[in-house]
Amino acid sequence: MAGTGQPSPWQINLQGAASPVMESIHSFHFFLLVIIVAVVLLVLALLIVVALKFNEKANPVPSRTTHHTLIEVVWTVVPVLILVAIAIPSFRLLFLELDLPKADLTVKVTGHQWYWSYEYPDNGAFSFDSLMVAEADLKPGQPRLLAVDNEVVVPVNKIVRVQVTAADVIHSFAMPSFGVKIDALPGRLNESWFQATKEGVYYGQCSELCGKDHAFMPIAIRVVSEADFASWVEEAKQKYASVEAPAQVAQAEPAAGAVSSAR
Ligand SMILES: [Cu+2]
Repeated sequence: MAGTGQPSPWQINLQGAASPVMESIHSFHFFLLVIIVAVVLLVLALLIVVALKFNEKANPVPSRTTHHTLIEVVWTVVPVLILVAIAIPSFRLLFLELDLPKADLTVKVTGHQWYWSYEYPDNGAFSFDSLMVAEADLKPGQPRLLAVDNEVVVPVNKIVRVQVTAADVIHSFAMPSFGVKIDALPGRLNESWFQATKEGVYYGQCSELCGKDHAFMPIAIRVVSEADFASWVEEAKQKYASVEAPAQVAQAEPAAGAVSSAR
């Protein structure tokens, strides 16, 4: 019913899971679905009974009962128990998402109007921008509105800490198959994590309305083996070397006699 890594036509479920967090989100989602269906069926059954048994023809002389202690206790206690049954796995899932395990590597994500930039502080501190591939430039197999020029590459089965911020307005870093969605706020560093369990390319999108090109700043994460990741890091260090070096402002010698007010 749903693909993994990107949306599929006629999809009716969440995207497939490729991380432990997303697997837990799937099972919580299914658990809630079971409860909702049971509640809806019970209410529907009660409505049908009332409509058939207590309509004017079937029951011409209505009862004058206004209180029934047992029923009142039951209809208070049962919903409370249902909510407690939902709250326990819900809080467990929240802790799983927000309590960061010890990370194997960190990727720092910065949202811009309208693209993402990524930094690898643990792997040589290179950084790069990632922009959407225009429709005319798509290569075969690249999904429209989701493919990017420079993909994020991470090793499979490693715990990746994602630090998220923004340079201008609020964006949101979202990767459905990993169960990650976290706001990118200017001046604030948010943290999340994922552990990709299957190799492949996974797509996400900015999920906070951030301006006119909000729909055109996708996220693409390529999950590869550890060896492939190591060789990509070496390549990336070369490729993004020019970006890595901070811009040097030319320091001209002040002309003789000139008073320098700049510090
Ligand atoms: Cu955005």
